[in-house]
Amino acid sequence: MKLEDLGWNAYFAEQFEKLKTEDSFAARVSVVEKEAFIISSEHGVQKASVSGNFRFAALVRSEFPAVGDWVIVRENPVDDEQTILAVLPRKTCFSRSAVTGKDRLGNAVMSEQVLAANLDYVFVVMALDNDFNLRRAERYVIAAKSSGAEPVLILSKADISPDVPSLIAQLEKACPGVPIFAISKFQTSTLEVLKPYLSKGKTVVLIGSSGVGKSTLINLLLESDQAKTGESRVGDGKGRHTTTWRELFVLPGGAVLIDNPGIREIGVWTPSVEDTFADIEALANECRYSKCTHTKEPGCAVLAALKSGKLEKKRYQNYQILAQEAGLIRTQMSNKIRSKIHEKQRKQGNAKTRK
Ligand SMILES: Nc1nc2c(ncn2[C@@H]2O[C@H](COP(=O)(O)OP(=O)(O)OP(=O)(O)O)[C@@H](O)[C@H]2O)c(=O)[nH]1
Ligand SMILES: [Mg+2]
Ligand SMILES: [Zn+2]
Repeated sequence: MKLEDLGWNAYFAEQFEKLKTEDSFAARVSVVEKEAFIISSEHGVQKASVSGNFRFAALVRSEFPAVGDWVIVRENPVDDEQTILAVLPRKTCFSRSAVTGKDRLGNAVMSEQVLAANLDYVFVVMALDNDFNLRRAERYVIAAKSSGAEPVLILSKADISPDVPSLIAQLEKACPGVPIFAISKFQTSTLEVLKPYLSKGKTVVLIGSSGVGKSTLINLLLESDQAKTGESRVGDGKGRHTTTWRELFVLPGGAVLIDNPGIREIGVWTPSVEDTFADIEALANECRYSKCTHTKEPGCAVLAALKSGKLEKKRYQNYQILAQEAGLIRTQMSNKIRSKIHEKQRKQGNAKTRK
């Protein structure tokens, strides 16, 4: 497979020129399962793992290859497992915060989990059944925006909803400026609107709850049943986690799609709260105090809007949660990186003294 068919472009070629070694080649990570990787390149589809040096140098988990990453691989014609030497700098990166342990006081320690890298668009898929949830849409859109890629809201299962236009109108209000499309697997003409996002060289990740039809959409776009899909349980509209790992697919038209297992919640990682809550941010400019927390201060324009009904209470609450989460995560991240660096320095110091 040619690298261009996997989304390779001048940006990655330039990074590769800077970092490549002799006898190395570029590949794109198509599957990640714990520490085992599957890569695609001009040499075909191969298994791979990271080199010992890579493992030693990595300060945090998020530096490890993720689906969609471009990596430098050591040429190894004999072994059937290839060695990843480096990850090329990511153009964009979709992350969430995940609980990865506890600190000495028993508080949860969050760290960044990279769901997919080098994306152009994030398709946020919400089904028009019990899955429809404005607060979750706000959260997903914020996470998508902070990835550097553009979010697109996709309302699936339009066939089972009696009132699509009113749901779209609600969503437009919650996530201003984000394109919204309603689709149905029973009416493939509804997928035409997605074509502008799926041109050659573009990479798209699909996220959303389990059972919303992410893999179904991928198969329809692939025009073949490559991704496994599952039956929804009758009644509760919930899926069963049919997709269990992230995987990259190449469309006949040249775009690259990344399927994801369903996620119940997404902790936002360094989110861009301001964009999605531009209405609240605009109000905040009118607050008496510049460091207003919009919780109890006199002269707070946000609280005034809440009282007058201009601002919806649930939207305000979600804003508070997301803004707080953002602040919390930032401090935990810096603490965690700091302690990792200390640990590395200590180990390196020990290694030197042993020699
Ligand atoms: N009515 C209706 N059902 C759909 C539509 N799209 C998908 N489904 C059904 O929803 C169920 C789940 O679809 P999947 O594609 O496996 O969902 P998923 O989002 O990939 O789920 P996970 O892999 O668990 O995250 C299947 O039974 C699909 O047939 C649609 O447009 N309308
Ligand atoms: Mg799936
Ligand atoms: Zn205020």
